[in-house]
Parts: sequence; C-alpha cells; structure tokens
Amino acid sequence: MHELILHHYHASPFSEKARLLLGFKQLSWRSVLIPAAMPKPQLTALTGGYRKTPVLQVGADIYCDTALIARRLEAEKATPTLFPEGQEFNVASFAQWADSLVFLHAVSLVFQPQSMAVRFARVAPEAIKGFLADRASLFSGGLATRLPIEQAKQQWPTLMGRLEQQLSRETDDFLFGRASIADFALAHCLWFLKGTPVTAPLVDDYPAVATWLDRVLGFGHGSHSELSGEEAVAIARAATPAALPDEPFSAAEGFQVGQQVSIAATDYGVDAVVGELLFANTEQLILRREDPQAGVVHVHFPRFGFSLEAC
Ligand SMILES: N[C@@H](CCC(=O)N[C@@H](CS)C(=O)NCC(=O)O)C(=O)O
Repeated sequence: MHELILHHYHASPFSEKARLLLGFKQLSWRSVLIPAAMPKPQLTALTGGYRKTPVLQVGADIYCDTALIARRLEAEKATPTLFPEGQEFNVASFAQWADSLVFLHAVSLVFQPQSMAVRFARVAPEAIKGFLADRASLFSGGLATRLPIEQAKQQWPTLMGRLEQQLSRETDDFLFGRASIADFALAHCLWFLKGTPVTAPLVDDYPAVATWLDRVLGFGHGSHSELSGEEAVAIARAATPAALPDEPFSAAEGFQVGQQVSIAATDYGVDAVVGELLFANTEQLILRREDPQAGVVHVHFPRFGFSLEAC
C-alpha cells in the first residue's frame, strides 16, 4: 500500500480543504510543501503540466483537483463519508458552487490592497510583484474571470446573510445534517478570509457562520509528516500505477483507449497535460504519461470542469 502524499502550501485555501478532508477521515499522510507560484519543477514532473494546488499522489498515481481528491479519499476510507447516502447530488453540487463562486468572491476580497498589505507585510516588493504577475497569468486563457472588488463587496452580505439564516435555524451541526463535502468546500473559502484582521470580520460578523466554521476547522488535518519533493518524485519512479477501474471506458464519445490527448482545466490554470488516454467515466479521466524524472505515471482528472482534446 502506498502512502498518501499531499503536495500543497500552507496559505492555499484549496490545500486547507484537502488537509481538512484528510483530518475528517483521520488519515495519515506525507506533506510535500510546494512553491506558491511557478515554477514548480517536482510537481510538474508528476503532473506533466497541471499547476494548481493541491495535488494528491499515491505511488505513481497523481490526482488533480480537490473534487477528485475527495473521491479518492472516499475510496481510501469510506467512513465517515463525504457523500452521505441520498444526498450525493446535493452535497457535490453545493461543493462545486462554493469552490467556484464563493471562492472567487473570497479571492477578490483577499486581494484588495488593504488586505494584501497585511498579508505581504514581510515580503520583499520584488517577490510581491512576481506573485501578482503569476496570479494574473493563472487567469489568462480560462473561462473564469476575477470578480471586481466592488462587485464582491456588494454581493458578500447576500451570500453571508443567507448562510447565517440557514445555519441559525439548523438543528444539526452541519449544512446538510451530517458533515459532508459541502461543509469543507465552503469552509476553505471562509478560512482564507480569516487570514488577516482586514477580512476576518467578513466572517466573524455572522455568529452562526463563525460557530459552524470553528466546528468544521475542528476536524483538523490528520497526522502527517514532511517529505521532500525529490523523495516524492523518487516514490513515483519506483512505483507502478494502480490497476485501472474495472469499468467500461465511457463518457468520452469520439475518443478511444490509447489515443494521445491533452487534458486541461477550463476555468483558470488551464495548462494542458498531454498523454495517452487510459480511462474515462462520468467522474474521472486517467491519462498515462512517461516522465524523465517520475517514470510512468497515471494522472487523474475530474471529468467536470476539464477539457479533453485529441492531439
Ligand atoms: N478546482 C481546483 C482549484 C485549486 C486552486 O485554485 N488552487 C489555487 C491555490 S488555493 C491555485 O492553484 N493557485 C495557483 C497556484 O497554487 O499555483 C481544486 O479544487 O483543487
């Protein structure tokens, strides 16, 4: 059995989502800290170009995007479930909404000058310039656009007002009764805002929301220990990818097993990964690629929110 390896960095909200999923399932994992901006040489050796954070590695299998990481962790340990029976569509759809719409509001609010001044107080001006240029290029070529700060400020009270009302009427502790992927997808966006005193009141002014957030963050991160990026690449090289799912190849009309394809996120961070298409169903695509450093790896992507093109 291979260890779970999370490639992440501390300040990343989607990394916090993945860390909380690991904590919720009480899994132990290895932590590889990656740079917050390009270049990310070891990560690129594993993914073949996908650059977003976080990425989960299990031996020579590489899982991109927290929507798929959640499903991989569910396969690793079914209980407690992230997708409660009878609520599967509701929680996955809510999570997708929070990960895109609420996250883009949070990004806009966090990137406003007063908040950035606090976050980057101890960072050299050149490094700040480089980081901001990286984030501008992250959003080029994708379908998502960054939300203007005025729009985010005006809409935030509507989002939070509705959430506060829902949570203050709730007799259960979590959004859909039991804790689910929905709670974690919303919580990481609010965790991001809690990062400085400038944006924390955007959460703390709503008492039922703040109490719920504490409860979700209380799941913690599970037990973990450090690993270097070089060691992670060596683990991939020494491993053989897991057997493919025992299911028919489906949900990729016009494509065939073994075909050379390129796969990319459609929203932002649209850097494509090229390889041989091995598997497709309604939830994931699996691509085989051979890397000079990492050897043969299988890179897994969610089906939703990713484009599949013939090369
Ligand atoms: N849909 C992706 C979104 C991931 C994402 O946007 N991550 C941010 C960090 S929180 C990112 O990749 N930023 C650019 C980077 O880290 O290079 C997921 O669920 O994993």
